[in-house]
Amino acid sequence: MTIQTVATTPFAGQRPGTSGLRKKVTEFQQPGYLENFVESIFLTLGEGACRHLVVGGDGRYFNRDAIQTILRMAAAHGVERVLVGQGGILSTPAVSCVIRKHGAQGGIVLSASHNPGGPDGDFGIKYNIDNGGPAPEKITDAIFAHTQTVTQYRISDAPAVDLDVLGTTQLENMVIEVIDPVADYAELMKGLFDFDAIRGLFASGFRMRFDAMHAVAGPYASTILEGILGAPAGTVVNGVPSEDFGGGHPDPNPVNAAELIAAMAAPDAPDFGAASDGDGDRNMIVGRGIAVTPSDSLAIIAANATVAPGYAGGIKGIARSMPTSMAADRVAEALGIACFETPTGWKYFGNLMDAGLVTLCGEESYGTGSFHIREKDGVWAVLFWLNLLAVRGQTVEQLLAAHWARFGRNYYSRHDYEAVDAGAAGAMMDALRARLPELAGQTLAGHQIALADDFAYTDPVDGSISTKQGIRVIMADGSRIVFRLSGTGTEGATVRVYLERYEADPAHHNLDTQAALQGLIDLAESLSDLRQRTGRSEPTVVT
Ligand code: VG1
Ligand code: CO
Repeated sequence: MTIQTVATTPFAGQRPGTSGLRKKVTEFQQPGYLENFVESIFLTLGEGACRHLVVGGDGRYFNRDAIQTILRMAAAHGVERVLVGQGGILSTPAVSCVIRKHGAQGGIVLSASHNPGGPDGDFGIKYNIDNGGPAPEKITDAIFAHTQTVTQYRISDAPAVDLDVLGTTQLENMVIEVIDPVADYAELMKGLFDFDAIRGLFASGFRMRFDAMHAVAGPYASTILEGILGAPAGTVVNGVPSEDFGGGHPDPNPVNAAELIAAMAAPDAPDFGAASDGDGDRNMIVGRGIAVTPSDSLAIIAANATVAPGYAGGIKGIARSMPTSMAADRVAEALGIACFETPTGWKYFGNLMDAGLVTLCGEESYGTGSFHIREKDGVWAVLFWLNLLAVRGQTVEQLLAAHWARFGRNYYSRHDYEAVDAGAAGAMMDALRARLPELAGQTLAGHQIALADDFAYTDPVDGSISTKQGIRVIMADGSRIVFRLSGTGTEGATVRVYLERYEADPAHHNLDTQAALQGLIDLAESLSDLRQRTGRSEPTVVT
């Protein structure tokens, strides 16, 4: 076994997006493509800086191949010890947990999250730092810079490592420990939630359906819900991770998890439904006949945090991404704590949690989490809801109605226009940007615009500035329209339009969401000419 130095030339377009580098599998399969990116990670970290690494992924097609390459490269870059999930499996929250628990210097996560997998699907890679969270922009920028100049990479020519057998092996001078992907994570959950109360809930006949969407949360949910908490066998469905997610689109929203929504609307519906995404960091919470919006879920978790032992002392603050509804802001105000508004992507929450400024974080894109790790966490959110249901003895529907009655309801929807022409999408954003200065103060179609800007964020901890994070148009009554281009897509551009309207009056809390937002939907179109510019008559996905 020797360490080889292989000459290479840069690939264009290896800039990490909202959550790492995501491309078609076929792009990753080009000789040197993955190697260049991994070399750029090691170049960014500096020689010998990373001695202890965690590696794992969501089990999608190319996961095992990529891990073998990464291990052989890690051995060539002075890494001394690597923890790898058995079978190459680690959910994104589990990577974060394992980095923190074992004091690793970082981790490499292989996932394209909610994007479809398989030979024609997507793949992704991202680097997480020693706090367990996604690398901040200054690191991802440096990685990208290296990808543009990389001339060689180093790799061992050792044979493939057996990832299926638990235990320790050696590759060159590097020790590889193949670990149980679930054990550390399950241990962490046990310390946060009232497992006895949840066990009691299941013992009382409470029925649940957890749809793992053939993705990585399956083993976590099966072990914790059915194994530890005594939920009946069959509670977890689609629970075995498959390389192409059973041909599906593992995004836990009412459109892609339609099977769960249907089961929860059936006459014999279980009491509680939940789903998670490709890499297990997203979640959807569903009651009988109603899905909880992620923004409401964050607000409800915040308002009830003290039911869970891990949060019994109260929460310090909340952070939400800018497009996420302002439901959590109202809870923060009632609790007398701060609510931070960050750009989209979990990497912006890390500093706030490290500094002890926030306990809970959330995004409208079915992402919720807390300071227990530095990633969003699907199974965590589901366990919080189970803990809440067990303690309160109310249904999801009752909890939602009670929350709205107390705080008001933020009607919320996101309209995605996927795979549109990137030029047309960019031109639309530019045209909107050009109109921003004249919008504030105008009344358009009955909506009085109070503020219109391109969101910029100054990190309160390290002072770093992120600009052009989404165009927001805020009305005098607090209603909002946000326009953003996705940073996780792999085909053309995806335009996201986020719509929000606040309704205080409980008599108006049961409207159809799209109907409640119709005025804003029309205004968004007239402001942007989105449909005409992209040639689309309607959104691809409405959530
Ligand atoms: C999307 C979501 C964002 C989320 C990101 C990663 O990004 O909108 O809220 O943090 O995906 O989630 P974008 O740039 O496409 O809007 V995941 O579950 O892919 O790690
Ligand atoms: Co994800």
